[in-house]
Amino acid sequence: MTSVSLKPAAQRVQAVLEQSGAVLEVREFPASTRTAEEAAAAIGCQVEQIAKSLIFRTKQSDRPLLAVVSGVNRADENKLEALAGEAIGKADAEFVRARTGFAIGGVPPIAHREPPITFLDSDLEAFEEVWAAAGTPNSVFRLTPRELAELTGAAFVDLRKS
Ligand code: 5CA
Repeated sequence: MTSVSLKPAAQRVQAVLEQSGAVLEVREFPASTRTAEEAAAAIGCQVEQIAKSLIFRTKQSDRPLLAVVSGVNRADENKLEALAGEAIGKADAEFVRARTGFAIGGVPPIAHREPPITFLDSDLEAFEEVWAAAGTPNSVFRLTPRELAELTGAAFVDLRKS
């Protein structure tokens, strides 16, 4: 059931989770979950288990590209360009908000205003459960890597910067 106590952005994520049929629950923490490190500390999990949602901007098609990356990793833009088949650039805060509907620090991997081109970091597959942002800088939800793939419709690939 949708919790009325969640902030509107977190409610949007919870609503999409419910529509998908997944039994996954957005959790709000009193402490910040704005960064992967803060989220891991608040949750009590490994930073590696935090699924960061990083937004890039495709240069030709001007679309949002979402890389869901393990908390300790960086996305390799060259690998993402090869996967996307076009050049990409960094997204600024305004682009992120306009295209995803969420502010940096709370961008979830789902429920975006505009469906992004999405790739998942294969390092996340090593974990039984991972945690992703749920729309605000103090909300997250726990899911399995398989659920992450199902909800995003995306594949696990090698996208880590080494
Ligand atoms: N809630 C946490 C854990 S899930 C979270 O959202 N972490 S995050 O890493 O996915 O989001 C922060 C990311 O936003 C940073 O890694 C960085 O890629 C991006 N970011 C931070 N500041 C800016 C900025 N000024 N412009 C564009 N992107 C930024």
